[in-house]
Amino acid sequence: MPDLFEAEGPIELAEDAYLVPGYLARYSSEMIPLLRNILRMAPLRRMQVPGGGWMTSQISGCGQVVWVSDLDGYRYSTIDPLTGRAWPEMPDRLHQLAVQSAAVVGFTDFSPDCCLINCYRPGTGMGLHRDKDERDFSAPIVSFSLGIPAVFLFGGHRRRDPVSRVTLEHGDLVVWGGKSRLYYHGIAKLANATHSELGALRINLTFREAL
Ligand SMILES: O=C(O)CCC(=O)C(=O)O
Ligand SMILES: [Mn+2]
Repeated sequence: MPDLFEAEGPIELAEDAYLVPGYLARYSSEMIPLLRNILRMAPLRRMQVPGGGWMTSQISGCGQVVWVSDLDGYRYSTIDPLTGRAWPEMPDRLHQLAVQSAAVVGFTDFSPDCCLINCYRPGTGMGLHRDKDERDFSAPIVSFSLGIPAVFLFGGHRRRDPVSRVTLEHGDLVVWGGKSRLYYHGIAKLANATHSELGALRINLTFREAL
C-alpha cells in the first residue's frame, strides 16, 4: 500500500513542464522561517506595471537579482527599489532545494540567481504572461507553492492558445523549461481559504537563472 505521505511522481503538464504534487511539503517548515527572515529585510510590496496599473499580488525576493516592475518597464535589479539596498542573499538551503527540485524532473544544470517571492491573498491573481526577462532561456523556471490553493493557468506559445487549469496546493512543485519555457501562464483569482501555517495566504517562490 502506498505511504499516504509519500509525494506522487511527476505529472507532465506540457512538453518539458511538470507538476510534482506534494514534493515540497516535507520541507515547508524549514522554508517558512527562512522566508519570514527575507521578508523582514525586503518587505512585500505591490508593483506598478508600465501601463500604470498595479499587480494584485505582492512581491519580494532574494538572490543576486530580483525581477521588478515600474512605469519604466520590467527588469531584473540588483537593488531593492523599496529599501535602496541589495536584495537579501538567497539562503543556501533554498538554493539547494531549487537545484534538487529541478533535477527531479531532469533539469540537472540548474543554479538559480533569483528567487522571486509572490504573495497572494484571496481575490488576487496574476494575469497571463511569459517569463521572458531572463538572459538565457535554456534554464527552467522552478516554482514552489505554499499555503492556500491556487489555479495555475498554463497555455502555450501564443496568448490565445488553450489554457489548462491546474490546482496548486501547499507543497506542490512545478518546473517548466525546454520546449515550454516561454509558454504563457498565470494564476486565477484565489478563492477564500485558510492554511494551517500561513493563514489566508499563498506564497509562491519562483527560482530563475536571470543573469
Ligand atoms: O504564482 C505562481 O505560481 C506563478 C508566478 C509567476 O508566474 C511569476 O512570478 O512569473
Ligand atoms: Mn511567470
